Amino acid sequence: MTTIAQPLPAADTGLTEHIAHLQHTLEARLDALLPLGQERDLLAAAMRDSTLAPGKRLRPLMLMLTAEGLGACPRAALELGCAVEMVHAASLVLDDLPCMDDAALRRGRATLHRAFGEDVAILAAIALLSRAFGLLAAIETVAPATRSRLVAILAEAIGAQGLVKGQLQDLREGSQARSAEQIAETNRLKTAVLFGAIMDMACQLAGSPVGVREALLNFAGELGQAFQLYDDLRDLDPATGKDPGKDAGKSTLVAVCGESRTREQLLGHLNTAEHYLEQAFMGEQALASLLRKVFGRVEAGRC
Ligand code: GRG
Repeated sequence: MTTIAQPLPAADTGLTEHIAHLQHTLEARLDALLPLGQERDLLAAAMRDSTLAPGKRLRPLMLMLTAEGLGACPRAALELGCAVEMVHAASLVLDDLPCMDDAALRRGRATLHRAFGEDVAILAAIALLSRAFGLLAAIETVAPATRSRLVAILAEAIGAQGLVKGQLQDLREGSQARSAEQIAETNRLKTAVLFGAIMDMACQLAGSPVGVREALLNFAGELGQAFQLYDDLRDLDPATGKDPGKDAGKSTLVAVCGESRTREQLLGHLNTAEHYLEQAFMGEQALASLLRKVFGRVEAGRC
């Protein structure tokens, strides 16, 4: 029986506090890494606005908690987490553009192009990507060969075999009839691949054994599928801070198979993800608590 899909037990307050502390550290570091800019520096303001807006910080927290569980350097993990959150923020800015999802709301605020204009939004996304790679390349506490590997992992996850390809598939095929397998492949590219890169980066940093890395990559694949289905199931939920009903007319799994089968599949992916997580870490650890915070309502059918 899955536990990630159940709420965090009250006894886990220590872990909750630990996660809140990591999130605070991460947000302070992001704040310090982003350009301050002068009053009229639209680019700096847009980079800060999109990245520091209130998000779940799931990806960097996953990275930091996994690195911690594997015994990797926490300072380096913090820098990697910041780079990943900048990439994620850039992907959301691009995803919201009129030529893509044409969204008005993100994280409970006006989307970046609505607030700053399309030109600034596109350039801010490029500047965030550039800042993220610059950051990775400059982590002095990490050996140069490992640093190069980290840069390559993140670049591969974004590019033509990752987010970019998934996004194009979603844009061009999402309005046509798709099989459950085609939907899963697009979801793998646009969502799961970045989770995989996060796990891989934590393993590279820690110098983890092959078996642990394999288990964590499998975990990421399952979690990515679960996360995208969760996102799709919440299309009408105003608590997401996004425009409700954006998936109308789109061939998501919810549209193809219905809510109940999608929720079943989501629980199946979470169950398998948890199995791989236990295989990697052999026991209860903080990452599972973080995931319960995100998915804790699924089993009760409240998503
Ligand atoms: C060049 C980085 C880059 C991307 C280009 C636009 C694009 C290709 C990809 C978009 C991929 C995308 C938006 C996938 C959806 C993933 C998803 C479910 C995002 C929502 O993540 P949350 O819920 O958001 O973690 P918060 O706001 O909490 O951080």
